[in-house]
Amino acid sequence: MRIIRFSKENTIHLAAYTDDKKIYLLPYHDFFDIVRLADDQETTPLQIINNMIAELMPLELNIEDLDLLVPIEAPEVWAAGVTYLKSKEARNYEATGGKLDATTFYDKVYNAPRPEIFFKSTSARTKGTGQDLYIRSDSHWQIPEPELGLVLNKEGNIIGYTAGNDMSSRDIEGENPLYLPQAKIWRNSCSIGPAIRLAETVMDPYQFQITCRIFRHEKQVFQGSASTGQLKRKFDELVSYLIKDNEIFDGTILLTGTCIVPPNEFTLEDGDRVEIDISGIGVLNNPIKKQPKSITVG
Ligand code: DO4
Ligand code: MG
Repeated sequence: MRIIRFSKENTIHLAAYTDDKKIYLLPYHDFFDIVRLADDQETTPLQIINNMIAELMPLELNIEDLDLLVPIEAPEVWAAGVTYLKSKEARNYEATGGKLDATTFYDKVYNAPRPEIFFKSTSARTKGTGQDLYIRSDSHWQIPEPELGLVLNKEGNIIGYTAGNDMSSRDIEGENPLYLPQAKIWRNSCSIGPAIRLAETVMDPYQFQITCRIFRHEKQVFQGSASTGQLKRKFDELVSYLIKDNEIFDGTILLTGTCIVPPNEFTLEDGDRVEIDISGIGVLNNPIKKQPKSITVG
């Protein structure tokens, strides 16, 4: 069972999307209305949704016909870093001016008890499937980071899973690790979606298959795949550090790190298109654009 949001005739709808591809309108605006209702009734979101849709007819529409939005207006998006070997190797490469097999402080964080957790995005910077993501105007080496996102409630429980793109600037991060916020956060630098898969419908979250495809002039120029089974840490471990002495809010997203990195010579260009496909969740599809001229300063 998945949750989607879409816009039709200037109205935003929340809907359930079943594994047999049926779409049912839900009489709520926000997925967390259902999560809180389930808490109040001491039941689960899946049971609430199943009870609701048992009384309803599905829409006579396919998901491809819908103008999908972010599945949740996440108040904050946080991200974990260097949680996969592939990311550690890529970070070492960019931090050493292009040395293969280099060892740096990224090895330390990969092996330390405390993971790297950083602030990634706010709801205004976080886009949904089909919406443009921007590349920075002051970077020459930029990539998408395809990541599994945990959808959390304010207690830090994992309520669902989504796909996320932690857009990153490799030259800015490689120049100096203190530049990390600038390497990670800018206008339209994050996307999530296309759906939230209810956690209670996932047998094993270490078996998600993640595939990233990049298209240039609609010709595929990169494809890479990996599995959450390759994650160095456990999801609960990452969440426990995020909520340590910290307040989070219903609908917070925690991206869990990238396991796919395009070749070192690759950089995103205006006009590219990125697809992040996660089994059981769907395809998060974003055109890549340069910053609109009217709002670029300097
Ligand atoms: O250390 C920088 C961030 C790494 C990251 O975003 C990732 O591993 O996904
Ligand atoms: Mg990342």
